[in-house]
Amino acid sequence: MAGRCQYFPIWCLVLAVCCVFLVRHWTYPNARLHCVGRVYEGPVLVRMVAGSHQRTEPVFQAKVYDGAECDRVCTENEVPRICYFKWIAEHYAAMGSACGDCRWGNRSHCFHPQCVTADGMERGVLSLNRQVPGPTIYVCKHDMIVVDLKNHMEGLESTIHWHGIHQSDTPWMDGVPMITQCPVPSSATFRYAFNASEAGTQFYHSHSGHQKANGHYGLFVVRSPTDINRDLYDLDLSEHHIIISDWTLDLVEKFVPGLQSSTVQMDSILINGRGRHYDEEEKELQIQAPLTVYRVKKGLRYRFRLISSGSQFCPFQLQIEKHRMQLISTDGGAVKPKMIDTLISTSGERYDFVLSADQEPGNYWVRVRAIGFCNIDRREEFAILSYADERSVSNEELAYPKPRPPTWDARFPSGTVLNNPNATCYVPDDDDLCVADLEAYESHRDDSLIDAAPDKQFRILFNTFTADPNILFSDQGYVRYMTVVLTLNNIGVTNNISMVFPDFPLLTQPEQITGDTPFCNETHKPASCKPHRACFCLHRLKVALNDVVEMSLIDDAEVIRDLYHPFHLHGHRFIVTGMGQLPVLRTADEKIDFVARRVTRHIRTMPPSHNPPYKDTVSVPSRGYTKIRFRADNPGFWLVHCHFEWHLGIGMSFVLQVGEVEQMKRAPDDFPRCGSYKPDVFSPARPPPAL
Ligand SMILES: *[C@@H]1O[C@H](CO)[C@@H](O)[C@H](O)[C@H]1NC(C)=O
Ligand SMILES: *[C@@H]1O[C@H](CO)[C@@H](O)[C@H](O)[C@H]1NC(C)=O
Ligand SMILES: *[C@@H]1O[C@H](CO)[C@@H](O)[C@H](O)[C@H]1NC(C)=O
Ligand SMILES: *[C@@H]1O[C@H](CO)[C@@H](O)[C@H](O)[C@H]1NC(C)=O
Ligand SMILES: *[C@@H]1O[C@H](CO)[C@@H](O)[C@H](O)[C@H]1NC(C)=O
Ligand SMILES: [Cu+2]
Repeated sequence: MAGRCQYFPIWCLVLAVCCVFLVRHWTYPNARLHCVGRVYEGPVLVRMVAGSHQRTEPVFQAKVYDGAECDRVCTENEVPRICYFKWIAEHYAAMGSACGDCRWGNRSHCFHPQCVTADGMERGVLSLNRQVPGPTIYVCKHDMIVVDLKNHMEGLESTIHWHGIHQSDTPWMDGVPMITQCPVPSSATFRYAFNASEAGTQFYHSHSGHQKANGHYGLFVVRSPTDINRDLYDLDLSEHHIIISDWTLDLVEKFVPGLQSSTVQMDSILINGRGRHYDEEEKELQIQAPLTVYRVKKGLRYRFRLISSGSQFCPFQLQIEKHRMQLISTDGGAVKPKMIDTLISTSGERYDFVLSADQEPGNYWVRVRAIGFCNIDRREEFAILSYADERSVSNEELAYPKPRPPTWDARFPSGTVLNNPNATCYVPDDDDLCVADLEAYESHRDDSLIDAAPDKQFRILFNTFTADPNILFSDQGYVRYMTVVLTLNNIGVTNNISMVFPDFPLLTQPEQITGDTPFCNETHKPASCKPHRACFCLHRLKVALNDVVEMSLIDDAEVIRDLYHPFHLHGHRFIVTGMGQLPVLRTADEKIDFVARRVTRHIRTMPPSHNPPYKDTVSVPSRGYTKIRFRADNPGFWLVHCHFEWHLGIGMSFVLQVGEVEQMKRAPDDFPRCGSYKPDVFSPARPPPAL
């Protein structure tokens, strides 16, 4: 009798465990990740992804899939998926050991899945899952994206910004260090989890340091089942993407603050991480690295997705030999289709076009060159568009084209050009199209935004100016600057304020904001700032929730230098209502006056019914202006900045505060925290502990 009873507690325990297991299983029958293991199961995952206190609907009806399985044809009314990705950020090498004998000419080694060939030159890089660009994400609209970012980079912090996603449910997932989150320290894992609520060709990249320029960027596509231009193409294949980036022979940190003996410059262009370095001095082309190959079949129409992922100062120009491009979308927003022959884009922009494979079957050059400021460098890169069948010619063979590409001077006809930097906008029937000339293609024209009197109007004059070395290299000189060449040192400003980031993230630790004290703006500068001098502080512009905001971005440079600054607004999309060059005006006030008064929307020839295009990144003509408008309907702290790596780095950014802190969604209670540590060691010592 006694013997049987002593097992009673054990049976109870077994029963209790079974009950817990069954209840949990019934509650979350599907939230289970077969291939990744226990730690990501239902409740844990759901708690992580459903962090918002405001969320009412449960997310756990969605099934968890391995990220790659989310690349599919999207249909209406399907249950959204949870798409799980695991990324490891590492210091890695291009043409490193993983590439085996690639550098000695064994081509099959160049295609090893962990071999990063880049432009064929060995160098240190930052990789995600040992790839540059990082892994691509393809999901359907309203899927939940979950990315576990594991930081394996010794001594480096990390964040990923999801460029194009507004994060309205989860603003703490925007990936801007010290604005929306603490950067992820080395050794830690941060789980990005957010709803893919904005369809289109999006883009992810690191927002920490200059990691984007060293390899932390990639393609991120949110397909929509209801694309208004769907009839124009037969296929939307994942392989038909064009990620253009510039590349250097070494890690880019040498440019910040920089060297006297060398100026910032690109050494190569990469298309989907592939290119071939051309050595100007030796007149030698690096031929070991493969190029990117696109396959098409005669008679079909393909959707191509382009990301302009540059870090340096130059726009990219794309042409495809003997093929026109039918532009259908930019920055995720559909536009009325336009035929173009030359597509020019600046960093952060995305463009989608349809390519009809209607030429003689053969191989054609896809041609990308860096223009503007970079024209003198004569850098261009090629990919191959091939009509050949996979069974007759291998990718490996096509990736090493036998004919030499055309020389820089053997130009393709430019035809209709999108974004010609020197174009005059709003001139119908000329060969130039500006972004502002495009028309949004949505069933609804948002008259209440387009034609409304704005609630807030801002003029943002941006510039770089040369620092006075007597101040820069003194005790007052600890500010962010960059050496352009020799003793020419530049600092970036918007409205004469060079951005200083706070020492805690504004969005997730708002209790540390004491009223307006940490902030400054053009009219409220700290006492230490002298008039007519650049000021270094936390530049913030505040608007009320749901304000209609108009911003005039004005390039305040004294001379036209072929620099076209791309501005990116986080958390929103905007319409472009004006764009052009300024006449020669002397003072900032004259420029503001010109843009405010003379540039009204229908100034030239646009019909009043013109539906301006939606963008989230837009280029400002050299010494010109771009006017944008948006409804500030996403409460939070959102960065607005020049998308050139170095300009963001030297202070050309500011924070847009939308709504009061109380109106913003709160991050989960266990969200990582960070900040300065300055305990009071100066007050009278406490009595020593009794012995
Ligand atoms: C390349 O390497 C493989 C082994 O990895 C070897 O079988 C092949 O013969 C090599 N090819 C050349 C051209 O050396
Ligand atoms: C994403 O948001 C949409 C709209 O709020 C919602 O219908 C959908 O279920 C969400 N997706 C997931 C996976 O929760
Ligand atoms: C644009 O105009 C400037 C100044 O007139 C000139 O220096 C530059 O070469 C032009 N750029 C292009 C791409 O035509
Ligand atoms: C902005 O700063 C520059 C350089 O410090 C100065 O020359 C200029 O007068 C300032 N402008 C204003 C409006 O304060
Ligand atoms: C400028 O700063 C002051 C003080 O912080 C603030 O009251 C004002 O709203 C700010 N202006 C804008 C446009 O954000
Ligand atoms: Cu800039």
